[in-house]
Amino acid sequence: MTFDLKDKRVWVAGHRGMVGGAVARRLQAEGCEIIRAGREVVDLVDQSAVHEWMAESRPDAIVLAAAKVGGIHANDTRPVDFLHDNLMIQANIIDAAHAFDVARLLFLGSSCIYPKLAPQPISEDSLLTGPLEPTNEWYAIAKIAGIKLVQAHRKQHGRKWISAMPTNLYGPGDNYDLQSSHVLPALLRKFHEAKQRGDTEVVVWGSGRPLREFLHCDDLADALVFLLKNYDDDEHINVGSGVEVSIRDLAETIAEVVGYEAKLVFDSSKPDGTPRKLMDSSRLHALGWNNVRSLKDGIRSTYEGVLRDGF
Ligand code: GFB
Repeated sequence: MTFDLKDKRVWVAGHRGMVGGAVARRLQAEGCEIIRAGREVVDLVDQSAVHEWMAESRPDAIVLAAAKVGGIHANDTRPVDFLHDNLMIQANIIDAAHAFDVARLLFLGSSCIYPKLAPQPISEDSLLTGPLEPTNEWYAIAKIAGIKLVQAHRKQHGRKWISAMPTNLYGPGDNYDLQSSHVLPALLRKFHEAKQRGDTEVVVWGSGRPLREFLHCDDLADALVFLLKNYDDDEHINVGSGVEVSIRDLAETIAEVVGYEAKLVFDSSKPDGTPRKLMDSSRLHALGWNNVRSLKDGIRSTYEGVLRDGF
């Protein structure tokens, strides 16, 4: 199938977030009308507000990038926010998309939907084959419900809606708050501030041994636009980079990019989370999408942005 985005009205739900921002930037090349609505325009947790807003704006397509997101500590300590708010946001948008007959909808999940000890690299069919990682099961359950709701609409109403599962992301517009951020922006900030202060040590949470795969948000956005135009299948699809590193190696790469040597101090009071989550993105590659920058180049350009605009 091909969906021509030209002259379509495309709502990027969550355009102020890192992923939504990247998708809105990428869509500019498609000749479509990009619709944005901040929280002051529509509160996505409010069902009637979403319904009313959709009745007025009538998009042809939706990229559902609005979500409550955060790193391991935020997920582990604010389970209600991650479960309840995400369930509400996605159900409200999907429900209104059905009411107003939206032709295309792309729902975004996360690699944490897969079992904690899924065989690596993780293929799409690992979903619901084992227990989840406890630090993020709340977020994962919400995202799994979103995938199933999209599938349910396909099955019951014949909707051409799809779901994509990105791996761990980073890039411009990331959250740099040290309590709620993900590891990559946290370590970028920690090294930058250590350099400014002349600290001899940088604290890294956990053991440094977990492995993570990282994808730049602009690479993700490119893949999502590709999927919006070309993918129409019941099954969700993984979007990874194949670029996997240990947290210790990530810290060393960031130290190099920032240009500051410091002793790494591992804080074992913080959780490691999933030992490894490398996605199998072979289905996406087989469709013809392949465009991934190196991790070091991605971190370098992200850091340049931080030096220019601040955290
Ligand atoms: O990026 P992160 O918070 O999320 O943590 P997850 C990845 C790993 O980096 C963990 C370690 O082993 C952390 O303990 N780490 C080391 C740090 N230093 C730091 C630090 O300063 N800050 C942070 N945040 N981590 C999230 C899920 O899991 O990933 C979400 O909680 C979502 O649900 C997201 O799926 C993509 O990869 O562990």
